[in-house]
Amino acid sequence: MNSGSCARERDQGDAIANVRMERVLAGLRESPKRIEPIWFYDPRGSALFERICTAPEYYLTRTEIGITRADAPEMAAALGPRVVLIEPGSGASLKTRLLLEALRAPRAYVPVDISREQLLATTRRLRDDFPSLQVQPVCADFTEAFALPTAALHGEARRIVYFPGSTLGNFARSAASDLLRRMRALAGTRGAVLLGVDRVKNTAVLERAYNDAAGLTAAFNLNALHHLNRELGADFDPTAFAHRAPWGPEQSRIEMHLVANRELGFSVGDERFEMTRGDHLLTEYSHKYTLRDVADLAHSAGLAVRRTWSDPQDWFSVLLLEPT
Ligand code: AVJ
Repeated sequence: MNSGSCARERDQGDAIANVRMERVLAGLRESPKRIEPIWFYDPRGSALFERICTAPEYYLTRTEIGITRADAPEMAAALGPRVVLIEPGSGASLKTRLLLEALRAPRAYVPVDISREQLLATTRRLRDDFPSLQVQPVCADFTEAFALPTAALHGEARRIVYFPGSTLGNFARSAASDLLRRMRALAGTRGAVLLGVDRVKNTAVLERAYNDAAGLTAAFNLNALHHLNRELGADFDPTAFAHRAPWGPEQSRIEMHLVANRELGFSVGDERFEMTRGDHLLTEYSHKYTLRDVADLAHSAGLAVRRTWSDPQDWFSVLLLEPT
């Protein structure tokens, strides 16, 4: 497995730790202060996310699984036989299983994930369940450049970048466009991107999905602070922050905030930060799209929408994008 934050070799590890620290400090110097969503995902955060995915309010996963179940045969036909499937941010790879079952003789599956534990567990399970499939995990932060295993690159196999879960929604427009452009490059001229996106819908439905009654999303949001405390030696007091996730109609996104419920200070590295009561840390964007938005975004990255699969309510869509 290559690089990313998963490298354990000491020198390289130190260099990566410095880069991570610098990125966190840069975010905290902004106004509002920003913490990147990757900080949700340590083993506890990944487990919380999996529980969010089955929470009654969080319709996204269930809806996308429904689309994939119903339309995997059509998706598989559109993708063609003997593909290499590459999945940035693979997590538990649940939807991927449905796709893999429908695909005709897939050549290889390349899960890419920042969480080493998650990646190894998923790889093990997939190898057990799909004995004839080559699984070639890459431990990396997919928001940065990463190398594909050579076996996935050589040969004539068509490369499909699978990016479900509306993870694209975590990126602001220009970053989302850059990311799609890199996926297009990974897929190559004959390849394709299979993209899952959450659609614009009733505000109450959207806000409920990010403010579940069991408090799972709140715990997930606050977990970023626990993770920073542990990994970077920060000294956040998580009890001084409250979870908030309002819908922003202008930008068409849910914004996850951690609001200071009193005046407070915290240190990260050698730097000290202050917040007054009511100030917030911005931890995540979750953009919601119209089909028109997705088509424009794809176009800006040199991709065109070839197929669209949606649920009966048009709450979520899976799109096949190919280089223009
Ligand atoms: C994994 C990015 C799709 O934005 O809905 C879930 C993450 N954040 N609840 C999303 C998340 C809060 C999720 N994605």
